[in-house]
Amino acid sequence: MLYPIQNAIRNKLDLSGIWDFRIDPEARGKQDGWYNGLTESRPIAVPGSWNEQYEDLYTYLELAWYVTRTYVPSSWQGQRVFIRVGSANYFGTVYINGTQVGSHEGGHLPFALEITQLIRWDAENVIAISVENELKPTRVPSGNMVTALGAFGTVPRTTYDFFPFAGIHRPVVLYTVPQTFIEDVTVVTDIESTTGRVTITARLNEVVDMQGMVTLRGGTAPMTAGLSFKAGVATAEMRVSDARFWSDKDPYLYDLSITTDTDRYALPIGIRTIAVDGGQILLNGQPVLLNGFGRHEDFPASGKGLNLPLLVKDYQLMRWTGANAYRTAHYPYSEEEMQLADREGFLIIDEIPAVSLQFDTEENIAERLRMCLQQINELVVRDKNHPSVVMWCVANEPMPRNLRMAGAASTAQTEDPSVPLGKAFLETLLQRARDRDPTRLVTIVTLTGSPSSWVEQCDVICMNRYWGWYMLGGQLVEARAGLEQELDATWAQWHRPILLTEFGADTMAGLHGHPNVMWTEEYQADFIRMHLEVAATRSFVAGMQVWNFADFAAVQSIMRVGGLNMKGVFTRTRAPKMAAHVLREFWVKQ
Ligand code: GCB
Repeated sequence: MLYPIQNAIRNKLDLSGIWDFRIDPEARGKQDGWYNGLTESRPIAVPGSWNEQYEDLYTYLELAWYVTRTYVPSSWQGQRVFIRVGSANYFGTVYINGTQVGSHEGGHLPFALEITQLIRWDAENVIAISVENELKPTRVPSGNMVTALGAFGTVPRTTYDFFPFAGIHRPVVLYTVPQTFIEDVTVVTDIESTTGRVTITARLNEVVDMQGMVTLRGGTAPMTAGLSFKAGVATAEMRVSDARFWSDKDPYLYDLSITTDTDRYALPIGIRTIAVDGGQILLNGQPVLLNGFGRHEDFPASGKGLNLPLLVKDYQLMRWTGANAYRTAHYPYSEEEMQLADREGFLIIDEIPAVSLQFDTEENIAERLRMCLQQINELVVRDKNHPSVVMWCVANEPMPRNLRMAGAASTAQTEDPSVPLGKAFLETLLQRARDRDPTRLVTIVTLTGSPSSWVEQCDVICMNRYWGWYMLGGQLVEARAGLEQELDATWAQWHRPILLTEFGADTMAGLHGHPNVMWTEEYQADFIRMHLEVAATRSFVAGMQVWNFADFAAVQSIMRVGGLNMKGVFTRTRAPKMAAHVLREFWVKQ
């Protein structure tokens, strides 16, 4: 699943633009041949969620059709042509010139399908993609659960609070590769004193022997090494003396290019290591704090659609706060986002969409396990060469059955059958991530009251805690004591680095108060200051990630004013609240 590139051999045609669109609530599009073109349609932006482009589509999550038409350059003949969809949330099916080519389940990871034989040369090609995002208990993330949620019931019925935006969220591209092509590249780096060791493994699409070469540029002089493919696989090792190591402070990238008799591929790489030691996370052997945010892909009108100016702006704003890290809560973000993180020097916790996993029926659990494992596999393949990605997170706030959100004193009952079920499930995911990538850290993110045994196999203890909001709201003195006590007890139990991956207070921008009551900007500022002070005196706290970077669209409920989660330190349109300045006080000077 290499990111498609344009070079002297490979080609790429981005189909982003305005497509034809039609919803299909009765699911008759397939039998009526909508893939040949829509007789009735309205315009829609690709990429983009449909929900905020049309008012009547706000809560529509069922089937819908996208159609566009394109010529394919004649110069591409003789090459293999693929269509690649960056993200179709949640289930996408692709048709080319009337033929169904394939489908993909899982809303945040790319898929590619070969369409060489279906191309019409010197004529228009009709490309149709049907997408649906129905909320089902068997899906990851899950929705429409049978559990009675009472006052916490939401519209739509998710198990999480971010809005379940639907549609084609990332570019759809056509790209070519030669008949025998470089199908996968894995780059692993290590450090020995001032030398960087770069191990490159390349795999061809065919089980053949062939000669190739790898070139690394960016050091004092370009370095090359031979790649001798045996049965389609070749490995080379390069030693870069006096290497410039990639870090959040100096995100230096080398250019790696691979050449075979038939193909070429290039990617930027960073030489770095990541490890833990006691209460610290080590980047290139040096302690580093992962300070920043939990975020969302979210903006008015574009929803979860790739929005390039927004990416650039968000990195600028994160830098302005002094942040150097974030978590891709609660699903993989766009590849463009990852590329920017490499370049800008952000340390990323890369998360699959396993939000609020529950351990209910055997059938649901089995289906979710299948999807979680699929998404770990796909995510690691997609993101394994990004130096910015330092940790895989395989679940956010998995929930035991007997969880009570009453306060920290509530711990899940050990006799709850979902506790051992959940432990086995989560450990299977952690193990899969480790097997697929032994070079990075692995974790799950927990919520208050979840069984402590679930984190046993994690490299880093990641905790979402709402001391001063959901617990002891409006009581920052008591909340501070609760937070201190819990952090110290957690350290005493695990002796591993602790990240507070979420802490936050809903705040209405422009609402002020003296005293600093909940929902005012003053309360959020004091709440965040309190948390950062507590962390500053504890060397085992390896980072603080505020929930959230910006206000974001939420499902409607009595918990969310105006359909927004307002825990952002920036508004949804990126105006800073007072709290953003507090972050600068703590983080910029470090
Ligand atoms: C959490 C969830 C996050 C929510 C947040 C909140 O623990 O992980 O998705 O948005 O709480 O604001 O309630």
